[in-house]
Amino acid sequence: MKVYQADQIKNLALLGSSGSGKTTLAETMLFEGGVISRRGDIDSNNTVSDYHRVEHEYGYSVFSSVLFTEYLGKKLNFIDCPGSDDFITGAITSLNVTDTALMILNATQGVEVGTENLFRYTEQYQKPVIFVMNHLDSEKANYEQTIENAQVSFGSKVVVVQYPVSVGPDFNALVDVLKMKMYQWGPDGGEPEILDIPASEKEKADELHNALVEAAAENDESLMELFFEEGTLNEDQMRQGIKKGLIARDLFPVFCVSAKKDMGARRLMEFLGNVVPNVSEMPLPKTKNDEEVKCDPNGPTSIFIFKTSIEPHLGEVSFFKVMSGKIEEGMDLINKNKEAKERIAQLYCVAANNRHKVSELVAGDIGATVKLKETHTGHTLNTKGCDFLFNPIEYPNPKYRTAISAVNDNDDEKLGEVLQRMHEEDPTLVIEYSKELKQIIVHGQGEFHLNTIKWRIENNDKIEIEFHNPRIPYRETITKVARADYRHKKQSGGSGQFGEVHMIIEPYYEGMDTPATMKVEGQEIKLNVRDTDVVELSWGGKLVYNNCIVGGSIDNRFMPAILKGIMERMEEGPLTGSYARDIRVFVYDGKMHAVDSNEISFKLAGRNAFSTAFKNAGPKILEPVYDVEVKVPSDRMGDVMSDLQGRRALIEGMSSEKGFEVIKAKVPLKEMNKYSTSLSSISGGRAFYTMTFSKYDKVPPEVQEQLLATYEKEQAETV
Ligand SMILES: Nc1nc2c(ncn2[C@@H]2O[C@H](COP(=O)(O)OP(=O)(O)OP(=O)(O)O)[C@@H](O)[C@H]2O)c(=O)[nH]1
Ligand SMILES: [Mg+2]
Repeated sequence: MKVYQADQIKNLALLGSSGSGKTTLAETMLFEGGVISRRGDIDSNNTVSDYHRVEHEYGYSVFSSVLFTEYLGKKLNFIDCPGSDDFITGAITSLNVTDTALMILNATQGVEVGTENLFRYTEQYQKPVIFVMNHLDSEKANYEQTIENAQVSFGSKVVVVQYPVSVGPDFNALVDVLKMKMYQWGPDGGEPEILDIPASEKEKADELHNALVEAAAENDESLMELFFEEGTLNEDQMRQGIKKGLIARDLFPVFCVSAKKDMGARRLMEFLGNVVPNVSEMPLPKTKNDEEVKCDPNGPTSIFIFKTSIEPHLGEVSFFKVMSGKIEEGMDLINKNKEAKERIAQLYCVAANNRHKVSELVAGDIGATVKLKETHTGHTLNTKGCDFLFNPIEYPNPKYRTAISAVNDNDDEKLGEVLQRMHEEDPTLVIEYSKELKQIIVHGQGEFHLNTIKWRIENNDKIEIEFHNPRIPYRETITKVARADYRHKKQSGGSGQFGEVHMIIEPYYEGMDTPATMKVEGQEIKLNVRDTDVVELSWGGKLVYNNCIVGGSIDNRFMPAILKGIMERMEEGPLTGSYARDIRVFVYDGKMHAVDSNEISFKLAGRNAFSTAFKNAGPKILEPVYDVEVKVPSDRMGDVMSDLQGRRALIEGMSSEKGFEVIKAKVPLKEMNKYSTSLSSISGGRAFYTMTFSKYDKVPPEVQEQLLATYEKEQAETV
């Protein structure tokens, strides 16, 4: 394969809502570029890009696919991204490494929620956008309506370059107002006949041509002058203006295709090759140290790993972008994140699961290699002496979580390995082994995301698994002072066990005084604090342990054992077995036996005295509460609010921001179960939310009762 230079390479993200035809269009462009010799289709499960079994099962793209095609001396690198919001990893990854987004519009649907969401991402990454209207051959295609939608949603910068002469099953011709030609296809599509614009279309074509000329001129002063002098621009000048408009996001041109019938793909590729900016025409990427890196083929070699996939027979495939210099087969590079050596044994240009060996790739290009040892997604690999380090890609926080377990205990270890591998491929799938909840929790972007994970584990890895509701990390604490004594005494055969502990416990809060006496149950108790142990609990909060023993009623050497007993109960609270927090303990008296007292006895006495005191100290269950921020279009505000109120939310504020209402609320974690699914259905996928941990709060009495009853039942079952 030929070695392409930066100005011959275009890196493109294929974005668009689900079903808009990205994968089909990619297939058609690969076919027309000669990278594949026959065109597969989605319904026959044989496209190059959707080659995973799970994609065939669901009929959707689940993974982003790195693809390339060659056309008229240019190399077009595409990343075909899944349209569903649950697989947003693909779009975010691709916007980080490509220079232009092709936003596919479905002419039967107009602008969809997914289109708007993805467009917002292109705005965030400041990438040029080209709209490609697809499905023009479909019965329900509506070109005018779709254009109108796009101009309402994305503004007057949406400018027509092509329009169909007719839509629906008869669709077979486009008028191109940049070229001022008509493109017409036979029933099999492919190479068009290029014709003069017929008289019947002349007026419309002229009008749209002038609008395009004006839009192109607007982006460059010298073009503007020319336009005023000559009244028009030639084709080259228009290209120049369109390129500038694209880069500045001041012009979003609209192209037309039928991906399925292979109509319009060639002309689109020609434009991509000739007009779309190449990497060196875009703002320079920066390293972690804010150093700009030029896309220079003669610079030091540096590559950025943006994606990893695990392929049968091949193992780990690492996808990279050449940020600087050239990469050659057999090169030794240094992983800057790990300071480890890696050998690039093989180099490929990839069209999903079709790999084409190459000997060299230069700055600006995208490629893949295999069998790197220590390298993961987000790492930078450099030639010796080069210190570039690029920031890893930032992904959105998880929105949906579930607990997962293997049906058969023997599969636990294998399940762990599979989940680890899946996380490697998909950084938005986060695996948490919760010691506290005694569950494996998988966090993802939505219910659909996690359902595809389940399908893959069961069908590809043959492990039967179950999803459960994740347990809630409750906490326990007390609300008033209480006192308890406990004597542990055992006489069996030889030496016995003896330990007696008297203690007072009370709620702890930051900055409280240490009293000299305390009144409990009408009795004044003197507290002579000799020693204080402040235990910072790993699960949050504190335990303050005061030794107030006078006159040697308990020997000092037993004090740590009493604390140990208390800590055992702190780890497994007396109410529901959850962690306890924020308690102050005074051990003020007790008894010893000269022969029978030992550590075990005092540990048990401490533990039981604490347990009894705890139950008398107005114990309360605390639940985690999250700060939730929901962005919702105004027309869905009411529904979203009433749903939140049903979730025990405390609304803290409302404001407006860029066409959205923003609701801020505090909501208990327990009530956020499956929120992403409900919010999506209430808002038709048009609302977004984030949640971050805020604090622990007491649960309402009815919730406490219900939790106590559940725990009691569980305990009874395990006895
Ligand atoms: N009639 C018609 N059908 C099309 C066209 N393009 C795609 N389709 C069909 O639309 C469906 C969805 O196409 P895909 O290519 O999978 O769409 P996608 O955008 O990749 O979808 P996701 O991967 O789920 O985001 C498939 O059944 C295609 O055969 C087109 O131009 N005309
Ligand atoms: Mg797809």
